[in-house]
Amino acid sequence: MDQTCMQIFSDFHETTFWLGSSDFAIEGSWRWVETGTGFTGYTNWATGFPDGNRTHNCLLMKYIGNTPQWVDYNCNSKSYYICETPYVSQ
Ligand SMILES: [Ca+2]
Repeated sequence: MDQTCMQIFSDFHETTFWLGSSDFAIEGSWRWVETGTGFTGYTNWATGFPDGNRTHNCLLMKYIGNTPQWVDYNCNSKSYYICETPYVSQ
């Protein structure tokens, strides 16, 4: 994650952010909600995650110490979210 993103997250003073992925349809089969595709290559799971819990079906980025990592979490929990958008140069 680049330094600009890290600074923005820090400025929010929040430690959790939803990312757009779920294993709701098939436990353990994580898919990006927008495209339906699975993870290809990069993942950032925290140690012990995903935990295989059938009530933890949404992907949350959570600061563990100073490091943002992925955990699976209950989809009904409230948190900020992160959306991807194309880069527009100025
Ligand atoms: Ca799950």
